[in-house]
Amino acid sequence: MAQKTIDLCNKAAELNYSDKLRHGNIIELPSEGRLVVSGDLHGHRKNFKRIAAFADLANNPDTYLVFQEILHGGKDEPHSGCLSFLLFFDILKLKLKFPEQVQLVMGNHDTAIVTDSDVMKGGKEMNEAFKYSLRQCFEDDFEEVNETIKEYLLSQPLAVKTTSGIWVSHSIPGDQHISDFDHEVFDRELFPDDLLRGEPAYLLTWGRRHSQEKQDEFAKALGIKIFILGHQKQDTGFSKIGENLIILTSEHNHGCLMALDIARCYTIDELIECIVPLASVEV
Ligand SMILES: [Mn+2]
Repeated sequence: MAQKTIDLCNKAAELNYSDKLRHGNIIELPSEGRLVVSGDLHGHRKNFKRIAAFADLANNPDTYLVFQEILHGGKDEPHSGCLSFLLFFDILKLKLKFPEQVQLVMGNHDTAIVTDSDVMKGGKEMNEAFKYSLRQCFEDDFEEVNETIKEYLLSQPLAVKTTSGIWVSHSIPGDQHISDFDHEVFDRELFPDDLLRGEPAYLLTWGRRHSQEKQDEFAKALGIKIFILGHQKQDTGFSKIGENLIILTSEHNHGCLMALDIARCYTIDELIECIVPLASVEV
């Protein structure tokens, strides 16, 4: 099992680096097709099945499906462990099958795994829980599998954007880090140090509670119109924040996805209409 998992992560990382849609660390989608965006999954297998069924990639070759924050969390956590890597491996298998159609953007929990840092979720420190279960599963091969997962996570793009001005990333920097954010991180090779606290990939994935003024400033700097993010928990599945930001979540029974026509220009209220409750998707 270990070698298969190592090969899976390595192949998926190679696909990330060689993706022809990738420019620097941003996936620039073609000007036509359908974009399906998932919020944080955190090991929620049932919602993954609903998202995959909704996207139906095999029958919709022009559909692009974005995942984020798959790792940490989930129901099956014996002995204080965390088995979310099992879902993560299944999503990587889907990526191998549909390399350009399936995109995983970097989340803050990914940065915690790469930098081996503490990260709390629901009162539980997830990095140790994750390593505990990974060690239980892979025993003597734990170190090698863990390193390969980290290499994969580092290979991920930071964002996906459309020509119509929609930007999908896990979060955006907090208000105090917007003006001096190092935009070069989108264009150059990423290193593990970029994911450390205070560094650009960290700031991009950990930011919370944004003001309209700073959302506007960051949108202008990126040349985009509307942000679609995950990261911040939403009990109802989504929130509209100000005039140009939507947060989605897919990690509980009220989770949602968003499905939109890449060629069309949307207002934020029209995008809200594109949100689909996952409970409504038949699997
Ligand atoms: Mn997050």
